[in-house]
Amino acid sequence: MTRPLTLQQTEIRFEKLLKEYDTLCTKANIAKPHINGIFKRYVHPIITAAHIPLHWRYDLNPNTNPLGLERIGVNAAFNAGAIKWDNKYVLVVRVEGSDRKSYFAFAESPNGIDNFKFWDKPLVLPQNEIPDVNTYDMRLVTHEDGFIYGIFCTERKDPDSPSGDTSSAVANAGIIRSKDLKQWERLPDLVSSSKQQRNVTLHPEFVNGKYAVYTRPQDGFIETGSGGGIGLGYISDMRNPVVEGEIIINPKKYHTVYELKNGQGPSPIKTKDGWLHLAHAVRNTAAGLRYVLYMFVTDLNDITKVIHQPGGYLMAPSNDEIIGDVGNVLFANGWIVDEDGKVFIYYASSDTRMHVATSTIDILLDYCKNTPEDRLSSTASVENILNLIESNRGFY
Ligand code: M1P
Repeated sequence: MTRPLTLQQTEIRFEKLLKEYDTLCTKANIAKPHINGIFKRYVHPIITAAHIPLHWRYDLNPNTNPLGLERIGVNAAFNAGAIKWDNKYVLVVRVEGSDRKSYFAFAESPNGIDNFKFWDKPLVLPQNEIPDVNTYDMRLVTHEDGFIYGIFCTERKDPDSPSGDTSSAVANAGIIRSKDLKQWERLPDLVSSSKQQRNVTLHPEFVNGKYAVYTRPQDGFIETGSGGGIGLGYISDMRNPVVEGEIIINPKKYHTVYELKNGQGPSPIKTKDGWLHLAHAVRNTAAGLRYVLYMFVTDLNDITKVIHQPGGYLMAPSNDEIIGDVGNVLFANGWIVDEDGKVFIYYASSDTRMHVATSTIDILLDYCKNTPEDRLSSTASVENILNLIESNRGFY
């Protein structure tokens, strides 16, 4: 029979846990050797379930928790939105409890690559008339109207599901806005002609006096069906967010990395050569869905027009990233660009943990403009290689 811990032993256990927690959260991150020159990965994940503060998980009072047990478990910390605020790199992390509920928690770092520290409490999300059941994947965007918008997925049980079906859900975009990241106003959920929406975010500028919104219409919770790709529509008033004129600007396509579905990542970044987009692409395999990250560029004067789209993926799950709650997944809904053009791509692996990769605007534009596009056949891919070999004559 195990003997209960003495109060002193419990205190010692908590001290040890707090020390280990501090060591984890202050560990320096190091860039991995540059392989393809396009981006750098880092040795350590930046946020994991273990980074969630101990006082959110443990009753730290030895009198009420003499055995020193965890009371509220955390399953994962992933899919974070991002913003540079007050000279800090701020993430709004999707934290998933062991009860499967996801909620949002802000964490900040002085350098964007390590030392992320959670704010005191998770975000208390203001509710609308129909409360959310599950909320996740917030995009943060500073709009030229002066507000910071947080657009996230709100999920509720499908009211039309037959009795006995305890799984079917409806996903839609929930919207909050703030001027200081602390006080948030909840706006009505997105109104669109699609049954479901996920991966919604705002374009940072007005387009012809309207808000432009990236969407991902879908027929079902998992399958996009006739939804077909990344959409773009317009909203006149965010207090009545009805999407008008929605069209697909970046469709899913047979035999590409985005054959099954795709979704806009964070809001695009304005550059001299166009709007830089980061998105996720999904295809099916015998081992299940595979999520990778890809990029494209849209025209500065016509944001419906894709002007560059490199073939294939920018980043795919690699080594430890492949394993997790939902394996073989990379997903990104946050990035930050510094004034000197350095880009911090915040991505999650396998619905489990957060990582950072760094690059620059110049490198990402060069990648988008000069990587051959996917010409949709093996023969065309070989032609791309032959062209490169030909132009390399005299250089190898
Ligand atoms: O499990 C992988 C991802 O699946 C969904 O993304 P999408 O509908 O774009 O394919 C989301 O639930 C996302 O959170 C999750 O990471």
